[in-house]
Amino acid sequence: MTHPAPVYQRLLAAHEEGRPQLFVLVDPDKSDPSELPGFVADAQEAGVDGFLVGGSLALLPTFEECLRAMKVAARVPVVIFPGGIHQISGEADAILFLSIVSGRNPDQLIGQHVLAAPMVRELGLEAIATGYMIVSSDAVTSTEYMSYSKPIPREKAEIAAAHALAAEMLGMKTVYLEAGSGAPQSVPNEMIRMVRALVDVPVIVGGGIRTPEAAAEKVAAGASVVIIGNHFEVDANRAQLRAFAEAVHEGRARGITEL
Ligand code: 1GP
Repeated sequence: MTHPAPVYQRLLAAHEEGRPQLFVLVDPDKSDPSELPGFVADAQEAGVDGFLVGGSLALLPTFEECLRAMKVAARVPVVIFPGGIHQISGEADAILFLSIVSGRNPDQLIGQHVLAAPMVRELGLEAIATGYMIVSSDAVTSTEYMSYSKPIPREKAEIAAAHALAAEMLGMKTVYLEAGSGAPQSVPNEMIRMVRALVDVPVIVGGGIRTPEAAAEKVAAGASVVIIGNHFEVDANRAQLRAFAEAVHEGRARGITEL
């Protein structure tokens, strides 16, 4: 039986056609659902290609409310980036079915997935199998702490590349290099380059990216999708949405003097 996978097909087409994508991560714990339709509309207008929704914690019971609010305005995919099986909902277009391949915690490699799979199927949610790799930065990030998963040392690009290759060989549809939300340092460009050189699947990169220049560097190194979370949680930074979108789409930042 074949299952349609419209969100993944869209991602793959962009990857294969060399159209890098900017996705914005929305943390339901830090969002007011009543403001999300406006934010989504503005972000799309600025050129944002999609949204992730989720986080390591879900302290507020507003996850589904946020998804519904975003879907009111969304013309681009709204994809769950689950912090756990409590973040599964049929209101989204797809879910990143994340296996934390950088760690050796069986629960994060397969255990949670066994619990989630019947629910994802029942909801008819598109699951995008993702080899998720946590990359060390100078701080212990929520992702690392919450998942009991040891990160890949940031100077060990070849270790990340071998993990990415294994994930692809295992049939995963994308690999995600994660420095952690709010990480002091983003994923090293050299690591992205090495991963991209070895795998054919789209490479997603996120964590600690705060300027269009940094976003453009990730694309130039080989990222197919760049994720920005924290930076756009600050209202004043939202005026930079277009600059980020252009930097990602062109793989270079231009005309930016002050950030
Ligand atoms: C997505 O966790 C990241 O991979 C988002 O990181 O919040 O630092 O942009 P930031």
